[in-house]
Order: sequence, then C-alpha cells, then structure tokens
Amino acid sequence: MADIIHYSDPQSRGMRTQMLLDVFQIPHRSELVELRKGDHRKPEYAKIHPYQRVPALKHGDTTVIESGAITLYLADLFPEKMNTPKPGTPERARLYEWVFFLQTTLEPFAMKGFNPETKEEAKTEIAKLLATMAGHIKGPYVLGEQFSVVDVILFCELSWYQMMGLYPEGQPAYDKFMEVVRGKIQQPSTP
Ligand SMILES: N[C@@H](CCC(=O)N[C@@H](CS)C(=O)NCC(=O)O)C(=O)O
Repeated sequence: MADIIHYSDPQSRGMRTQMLLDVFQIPHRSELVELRKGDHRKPEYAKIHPYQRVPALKHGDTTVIESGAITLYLADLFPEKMNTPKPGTPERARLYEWVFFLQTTLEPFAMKGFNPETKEEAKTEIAKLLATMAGHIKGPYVLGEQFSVVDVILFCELSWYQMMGLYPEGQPAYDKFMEVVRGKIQQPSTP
C-alpha cells in the first residue's frame, strides 16, 4: 500500500479527515499546513491542492481534495478497517446521505454561525434539519451495529457545533449518539 500523506491544519475542516485517520488507525503522515502562517498560499502547495485549502490527501500518485471526497476515498480504500458497507446496499446509501447532508445541506448554516448577526438563525435551521434526520440513525451507530466513517464525521461535526454554540438541544437521538461514539473512540483499537 502506497504511503498516505494528510495535509491539514488542526483548526480547519481537516479535523474531520484527521479524526478518521486516527480513529480507524490508518497509517499516515500528517503534514501541517498552517493557515495562520499562510502555508496554504505557498506555490508548492498549489501542486497538492489546486485552490489552496485544507485538507488534502496524497496516496501514492493520487491526490484527493475536499473533506467529503477524502472521507469516501478512505472508506473505499479500507473497507474492512472502516466497516464500509458494500456499494448498492441500503447502508451504503445512508453513508452517502450523511456525507452530503453534512457538507452540502448543513454546512452553509454552520458558516452563518460565525456571524453573531446570523448565529441564532443558523442554530434554529441546524436544529430543524437535524430533527428531520434523527430517524436516519439506526442505533447504536448510524448504520446499526457497524461503526463506520459516518459516525466519525457526524460526531466531529456535532462536537464542532458544541464548541460554536450550535448544538441541537432537546434532541435525545443526538445526545445518545454523542455518548455512544465518545465511548467508542476512546477505545480506537476496536473499530
Ligand atoms: N469544501 C472544502 C472546503 C475547504 C476549506 O475551505 N478549507 C478552509 C479551512 S476550513 C481553508 O483551507 N481556508 C483557507 C482559505 O480560505 O484561505 C472541504 O470540505 O475540504
């Protein structure tokens, strides 16, 4: 297996992909791209990420950008380690749903959470949208008994909402999910 290099800054969306690599114990090298120092604007980084953001992943001759694409690429590369359901199954459909729901439907609201003027609106919209998706958590994990990449990215996103004051309150399905996954990732040797 070719080497994996993960380019990221801990204070970025790269925390999602870093968490995936760590929790599922995927051998890799982490390359720090410090946004505050402008590392991502250096010309050599444009060879890795064409529009110069983080994260990015290099696997041999293949470079992947976009945290969602990196999530799906890793899930395909390590189906056993990451308990990735087979293509064409209902579980695989659910995996795609959550990746796209988090990144395309919820993320624009999470971005509004950075602005004090739109933060309350963002919190309300996130809570409403998450309420509609609560039934898509089979339990104890999103896909049922299998702990997969979906659990890590949803956990990561909800942890970020907690830090930003955007976490959906009064939704026991998410409280329970957070508790179960927190317990699981404290023992990462048994994915
Ligand atoms: N949709 C991309 C977004 C990547 C992105 O915008 N990353 C931010 C950090 S969270 C970044 O690198 N910002 C640097 C800049 O905008 O100059 C993904 O999910 O990977």
